[in-house]
Amino acid sequence: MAPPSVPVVHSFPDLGPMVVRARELLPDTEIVVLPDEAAFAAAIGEIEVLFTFRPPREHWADAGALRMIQVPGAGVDSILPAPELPERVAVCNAIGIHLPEMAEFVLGMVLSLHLRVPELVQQQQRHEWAWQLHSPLAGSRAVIIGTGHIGVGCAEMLRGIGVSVDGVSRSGRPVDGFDRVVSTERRLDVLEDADIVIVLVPLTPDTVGLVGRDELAAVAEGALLVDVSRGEIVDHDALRWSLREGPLARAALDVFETEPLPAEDPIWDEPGVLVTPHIAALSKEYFDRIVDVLVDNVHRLRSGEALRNVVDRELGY
Ligand code: OXD
Repeated sequence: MAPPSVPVVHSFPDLGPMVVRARELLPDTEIVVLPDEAAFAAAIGEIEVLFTFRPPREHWADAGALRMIQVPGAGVDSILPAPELPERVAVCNAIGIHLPEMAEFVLGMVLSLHLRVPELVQQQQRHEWAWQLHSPLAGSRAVIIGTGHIGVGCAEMLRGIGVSVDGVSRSGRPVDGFDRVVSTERRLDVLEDADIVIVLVPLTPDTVGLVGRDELAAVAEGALLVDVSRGEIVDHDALRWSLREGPLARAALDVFETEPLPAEDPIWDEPGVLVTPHIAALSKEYFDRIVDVLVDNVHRLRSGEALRNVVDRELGY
């Protein structure tokens, strides 16, 4: 049998420094940048390996040579579901490389909300000297929705400051580092009176709106919420209701249904909300690790080995 050929890698769009590093680490592989959608559509028939985060979805039926899509991140919701994408195409994500950045970010957001850092900054801008009391976080209880690799890292950080941590996952199976894990259907059991809610679950048709009015009514008075997963998982109408009339005190949102967050979105100005531009994992080291996953998978493809981080297309992660 002929050995698998050296695949050409197409990047869509130009992933900048990641493409530069991929070229350094794969000197014998051609790496072609497709700068825009027209170039993507023109090339789709010959693409073997696609390195992309948000490709146009309407061309999959023409992707006759495609063998692998490597996404530079954890979520593959920009690709799946894709019934027209040929079955042979492996969709690979970059799960397993988000620590420590994401756990540090989550801890930073929890502490910023708890200590009211945004209000302190506003106070400073007004040259106002006023005390704000805060009770210790130690002894409070967090719920992490999503108990995968990143959830485990966040649980460890939170336990490090004396917060106990429960989890919610699809199966509800016990996971080391969590006091208790319940299934998604039983999420209210742990969300009841939770002081901190961290949203980390992948976006799939089953997780849209998973954190809605019931969930945001159940949490403890003064609770904090951090979403670093996808905007669609938290119902923003319910979030605004809970912040204004319900028990939620403050929220840090790093992800939104539409990104960049449109200037007219009311969430920008919602009191108690800290908006950040989808940066929870971002670091130079994280970008380097993404390229390492791509390079490893190109080598595997070439030698006929099983690929790394192939997502289950049915489950969507
Ligand atoms: C993502 C990531 O999928 O940053 O958003 O990994």
